[in-house]
Amino acid sequence: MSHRNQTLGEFIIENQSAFKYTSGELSRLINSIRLAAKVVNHEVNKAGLVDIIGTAGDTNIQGEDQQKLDVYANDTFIKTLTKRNIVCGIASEEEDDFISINSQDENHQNKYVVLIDPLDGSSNIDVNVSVGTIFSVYRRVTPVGTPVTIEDFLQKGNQQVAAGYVVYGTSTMLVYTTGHGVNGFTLNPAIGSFYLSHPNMQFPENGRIYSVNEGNYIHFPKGIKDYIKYCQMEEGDRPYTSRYIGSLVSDFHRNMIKGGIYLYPKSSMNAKGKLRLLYECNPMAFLAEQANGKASDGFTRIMDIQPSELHERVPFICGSKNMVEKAEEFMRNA
Ligand code: AHM
Ligand code: MG
Repeated sequence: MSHRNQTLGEFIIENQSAFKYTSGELSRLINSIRLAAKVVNHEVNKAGLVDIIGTAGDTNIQGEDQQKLDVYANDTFIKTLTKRNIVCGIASEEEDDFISINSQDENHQNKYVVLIDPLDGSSNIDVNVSVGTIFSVYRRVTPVGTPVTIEDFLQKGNQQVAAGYVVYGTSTMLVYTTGHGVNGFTLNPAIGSFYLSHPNMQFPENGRIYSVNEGNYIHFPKGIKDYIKYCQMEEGDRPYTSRYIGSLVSDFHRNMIKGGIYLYPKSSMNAKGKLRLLYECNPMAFLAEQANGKASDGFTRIMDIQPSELHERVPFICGSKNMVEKAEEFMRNA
């Protein structure tokens, strides 16, 4: 039973038995992400001090090289998951290829692979706007004890065993699902612990917020243009409110709490949209569905799309169920 004031550590232990395969491996994995998130949070919080403590490429007072924050976040998550011997493979939005862990060691029995966008929305860091980490976990499909292959990563989103995000915002939160609903934990920075602050998060079925980069309007497909016009029309509870941070994690988080829809459609500039199926869309889709929301490419459920490459992009429409269904209706009828 979850209750408020519970720490993330306690919650993980208490809910471990709800997993199908209870070896504790998935719990250790979530714990590692929790740890890396705290380390990255500490660094992200100092971003405004960049003129004082140095920029990327400089050497800091301890003689350490300063890294760009997205590189730092990437290294931190990869090191934490690798050194603690938790997973058999990692793929990151920041890396060209996947990383196989302990592929030489036949006794290496780890079952899970992680896909991660270590610092999404990083162009927002310089202006003190929230950024996030997104992660997605699958059971490998190739035999344990052998090196992972691309097949282990190119799985449909409906095979995910866990997914979540960290939002480094006005407060830092870790929100995740293991397929039993979505729970949100807020970091108490004084103590360094995440506390269960948002149990059983749910998208309201209807919402009044639409989030899309309207600067690209002219390049959008007709169905999306029609849906945007529908959002702006005066009728019933419309016009809706437009809110676009340009940081997927933050836009998603707000829409889940308040009710809303996020759209990153394809356009005449990006034939498949901008967002990555494996690192961004699938984990957000899993969270959305676990929170009674919906995620689609306009026609197809995101989690039913068969990926064909690691860095594949896909149009993304995600949020309150009735809003996503309305947008799909406009796409079908365009
Ligand atoms: P990134 O992975 O390069 O950070 O890009 C992803 C981000 C999302 O967080 C955000 O929703 C989107 O890009 C914003 O894109 P745009 O500036 O084109 O509206
Ligand atoms: Mg990204």
